[in-house]
Amino acid sequence: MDRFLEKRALGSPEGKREQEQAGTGPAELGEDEESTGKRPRTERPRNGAGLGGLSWRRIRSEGLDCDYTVLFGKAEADEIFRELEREVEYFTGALAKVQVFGKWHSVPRKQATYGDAGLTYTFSGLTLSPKPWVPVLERVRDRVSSVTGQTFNFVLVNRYKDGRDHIGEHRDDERELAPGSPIASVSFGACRDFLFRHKDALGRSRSRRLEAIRLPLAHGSLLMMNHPTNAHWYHSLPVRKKVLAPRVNLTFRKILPTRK
Ligand SMILES: O=C(O)CCC(=O)C(=O)O
Repeated sequence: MDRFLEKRALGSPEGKREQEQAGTGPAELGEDEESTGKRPRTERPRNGAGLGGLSWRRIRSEGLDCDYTVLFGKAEADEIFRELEREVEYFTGALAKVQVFGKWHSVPRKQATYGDAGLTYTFSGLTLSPKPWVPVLERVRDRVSSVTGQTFNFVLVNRYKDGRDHIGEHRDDERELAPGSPIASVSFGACRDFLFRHKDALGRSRSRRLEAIRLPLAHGSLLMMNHPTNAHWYHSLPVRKKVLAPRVNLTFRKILPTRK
């Protein structure tokens, strides 16, 4: 699962993947262009309410299947955000750096992993265990499970101190992910644009013109990225220099148990 943290970038040569992490590569997609990407085609449930009594937006395109809702009201989202800021321990030292063509750069955000006992994943060539769950992460995980019926055993936490922190284009296609499982992305703090781009519409050798999809992810929101979205679409959180406030994003995943 090193790719949870060393995402494969466009065109996918290793060097580019590392550039993305360091913010020196294609992460600048849409930088400061609030208009980048089309508003998604959404379908609202007819009665305005769906799973868990929430109002969901269905976001569909070719090979893209996502559902979006505001899961936590403002007061609860504020409380969770404060607790995340107190409780989450982020990687430091070598785990917070990435090597690009032999030169070390800081990852342009902070990261941490939490999960079930006994799981392991690979990061920077090391086999690591996620930290044990803390109550605030269990609370969010359990709420997501209660409204979606999905279970998760791992979470990647990304913290963006302001709009300069970002994540470049990548797919969550790690070998360790349970095949066909969804990824649940829950956001707290500053609202940031999230962009999807179809793999056939990327790079110099792009074969098709497919519009990017831009989704502003609000405080307390949940975005379900369902199969096969990650097989066909790259996603990113581009730089937005006007955003001055921090944001914490939790991506809950189901990863395969470590082979003994
Ligand atoms: O912060 C976000 O919304 C995106 C995080 C992300 O792309 C990931 O965890 O793979």
